[in-house]
Amino acid sequence: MKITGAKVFVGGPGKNYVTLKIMTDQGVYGLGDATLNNRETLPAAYLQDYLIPNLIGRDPRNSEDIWQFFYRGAYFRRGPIAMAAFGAIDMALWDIKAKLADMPLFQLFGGKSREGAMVYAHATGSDLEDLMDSISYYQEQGYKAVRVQCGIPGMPTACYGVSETKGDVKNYITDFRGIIPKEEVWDSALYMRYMPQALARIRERFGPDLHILHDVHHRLLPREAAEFAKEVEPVRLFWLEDPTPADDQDALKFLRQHSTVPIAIGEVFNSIWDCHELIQNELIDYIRVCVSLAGGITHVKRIVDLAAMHHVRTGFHGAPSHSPLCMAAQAHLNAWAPNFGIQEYLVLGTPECDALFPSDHRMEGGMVYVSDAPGLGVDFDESEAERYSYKPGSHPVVRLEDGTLWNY
Ligand code: CS2
Ligand code: MG
Repeated sequence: MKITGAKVFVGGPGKNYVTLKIMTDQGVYGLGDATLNNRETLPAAYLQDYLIPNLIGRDPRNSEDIWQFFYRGAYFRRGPIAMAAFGAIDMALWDIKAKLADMPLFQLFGGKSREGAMVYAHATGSDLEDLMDSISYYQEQGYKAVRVQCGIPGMPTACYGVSETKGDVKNYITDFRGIIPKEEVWDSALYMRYMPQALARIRERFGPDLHILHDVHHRLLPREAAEFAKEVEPVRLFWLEDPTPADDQDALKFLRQHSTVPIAIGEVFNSIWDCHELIQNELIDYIRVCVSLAGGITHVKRIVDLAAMHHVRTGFHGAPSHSPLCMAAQAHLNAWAPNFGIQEYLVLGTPECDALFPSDHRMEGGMVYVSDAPGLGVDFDESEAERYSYKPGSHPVVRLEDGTLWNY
């Protein structure tokens, strides 16, 4: 069996998805996702200029050797662009393999460990009152778990994950359009004074059963993160996410000495080497990598297996920028993983998105039910894709009041 060609599509309804389609001499094709949010043209170029020319003629069933060829053969290894690019190839080859076996992907991993996988939504508000309304909205939709982010009184501009418009409680996604980033100003002291009591008021209002998650989004120093985590312990969070930048994996040791709050880290990681110390030293409770950024299914499955040895559960990243292809691959891993934790679930879910990526994965009552169709269980409509083109965007940039460049 041979790979005969591959195509890359950049664009989509409201997001620049990077979609890869690999064709074979037996007519079976595979789909993969290389979406690197706000840097989408880079994995696309890596695929078109370097990887695809080296794919043609190979046997698509040899996904491990192809992964090793692109990882070791690149000489300069890792990084989000490379790992997103050949992660898409890996995803597509698993799609082909499962279609050849006439099985849904989870069967190749070891079958189902659960019927439904719990998901969480992003409750948001420009102030605490709005946030409470947003939480109620998602509870009415059947969610058992919500991430909660709200505006901080007096914060100059950079509250993470909130809409600037009061009453906009369902979608905080600012328009990342344009390559010049918006600059925002952050004040950690204001956040640390306000957020613990806001979280306590949310717990008091919604009772003990709601799973409450909160994303600090890399904004605190290790000592501040330890102080914050200790103060919010009575809230009994499902997890506290990215409390401090985890480039310094040792920073979490200090936090762990001061608090038992469950910690979730990993959405910015692109390889096992970014997180193996966090996992082996049991410094985190959830690993947040995603299939489209961390080298595809083959590599993420290695991370999941290492995590399972150390009581660390999965909490795959699933932000609005994530393609339905990535979410489908994660739905199969979530159905299989013995150490599944929770899935972030924010695919746009618009009619346009469903038309571009027809799929029978199902989200109902705060749970995702994986498709039983052969392969990934998602298709890609190339005629629909012609409606979209790349639009440059950039994440906001955050500074402290004195101008110091900080973490978005
Ligand atoms: C956030 C992300 O979903 C999350 O947990 O941290 O939405 C993050 O802000 C974006 O993925 C950045 O592109
Ligand atoms: Mg996050």
